[in-house]
Amino acid sequence: MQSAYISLGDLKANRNALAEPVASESAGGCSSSGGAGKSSCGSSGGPDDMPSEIWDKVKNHPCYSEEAHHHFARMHVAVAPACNIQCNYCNRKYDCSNESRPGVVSQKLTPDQAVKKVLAVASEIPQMTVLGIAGPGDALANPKKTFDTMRQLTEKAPDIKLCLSTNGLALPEMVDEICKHNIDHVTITINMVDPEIGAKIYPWIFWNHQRVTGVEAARILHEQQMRGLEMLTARGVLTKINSVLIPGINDEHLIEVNREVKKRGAFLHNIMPLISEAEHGTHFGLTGQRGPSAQELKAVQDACMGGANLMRHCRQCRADAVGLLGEDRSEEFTLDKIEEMDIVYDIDKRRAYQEKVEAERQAQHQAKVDALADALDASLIAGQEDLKVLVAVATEGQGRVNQHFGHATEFQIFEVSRKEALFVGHRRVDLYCQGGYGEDEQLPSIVNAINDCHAVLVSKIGACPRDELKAAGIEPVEEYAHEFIEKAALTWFADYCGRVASGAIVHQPRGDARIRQGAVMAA
Ligand code: CLF
Ligand code: SF4
Repeated sequence: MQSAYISLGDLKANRNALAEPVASESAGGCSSSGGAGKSSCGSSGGPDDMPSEIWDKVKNHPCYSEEAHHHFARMHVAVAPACNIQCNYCNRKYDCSNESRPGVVSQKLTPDQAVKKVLAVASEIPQMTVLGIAGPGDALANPKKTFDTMRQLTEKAPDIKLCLSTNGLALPEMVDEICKHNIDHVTITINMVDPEIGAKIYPWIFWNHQRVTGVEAARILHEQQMRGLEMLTARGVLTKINSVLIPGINDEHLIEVNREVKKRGAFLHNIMPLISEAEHGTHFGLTGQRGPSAQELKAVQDACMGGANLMRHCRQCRADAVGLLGEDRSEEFTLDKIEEMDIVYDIDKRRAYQEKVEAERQAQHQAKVDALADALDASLIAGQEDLKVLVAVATEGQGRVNQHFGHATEFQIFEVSRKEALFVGHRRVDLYCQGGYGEDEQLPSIVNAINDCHAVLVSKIGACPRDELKAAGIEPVEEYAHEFIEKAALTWFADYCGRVASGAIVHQPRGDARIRQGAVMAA
């Protein structure tokens, strides 16, 4: 087993340095207009944490608001096949790894096919509020296809938010066009702010009709990314920065990246784990570069708190993803199926449905606020004011504990303390229940995936996995079936503190967990 590259001591030292908010140099964006230095202003923020015009842009965007991602869906259309750079974690046979898991291939579409698909999905999934272009190459290396799709959608589906993702090389020259098409959300993948580090990630870029390599290539890319980010901030476009955490190459450096993007007005910073397997055929996969463990990823994310606001609920979607983050309904909307569908784009019906979804989101928020008071009391009584534990949750959406253990293909991970139940990530797992019976061979890998958690909250669980989880020191909990997640996690935490206080149990720290490397979710 390889040792961890990250020194937690170093990260803690850097975290202190970040505690002083960096003065914003650019106008616009959340960080510079009321949110600077607030760690709550961002993916876990609410209407009190940010100006109302920013809240309007994020409240139903599942990537920009953690709360929203339990209720609202997004979709991608794969209209952008070309790319203008090479990343060492990408194999061009597959989708862009800056926003997708490696090894996934999407069905490529023309702009006309893409628009038809968006209207079909919008008529079937009224809570789909955002259309993103995230590959399968780079959205801005395919400007005609990207903007033709966006232009048509502005006319035909005016209530859908437009979003795109780019490596940033072509960004400065495209900012006018982005604003012209009312694209309010742009993701830039920024893995470094030091070209020497960049040269270890990017072997070449295609620039001014020729291939540029080495540190010079990384320098050009870095300058374009910074300029593009500053220009978008100045124009009031919300930006999210994706960074791929590559142990031993840019892990501690991402703290510097976080600081630099915050200075330039980035709204969110999404630090994603490198997914690296030889079978993906990438340079990193073939040379044995590993991805981070769950604790290594969390350590870097935690060290960045106090800097640019963090997104931790990213699912590294496919370039043709459809549905809530974490679910994939793309198979329901293949071209041949769309041909047979009766597409009725009814904006009033969509709006009415979304109002109901918004009411549910608000109810979840209120339940969380109420449960916090109980958790606070219990932790004080137990003398555990500083206690923080992780819990895993099985959910099908709507922000509730509403999934059977055996049906989960991912667990959402919450860090619970007397102050909050904070979403800190998710773990993909192989399905335990296969056609009505439990697959015991899967259990060790599921336990590995949530091994850092003290409890797993589910709507139901069978006797066999229940016993195995207990033996591994993870408490299976069914008591909060169909409750809102944060309320359930905080109520369980209050109970846990009570049991520690009474001596019924002794609090024990947990170990590390493994981030699943497979490219595709279980069936
Ligand atoms: Fe798509 Fe990206 Fe827009 Fe979201 S995804 S273009 S910002 S609508 Fe979201 Fe998917 Fe993570 Fe991207 S979960 S990979 S962050
Ligand atoms: Fe691959 Fe995306 Fe990098 Fe292009 S930008 S090389 S498509 S990961």
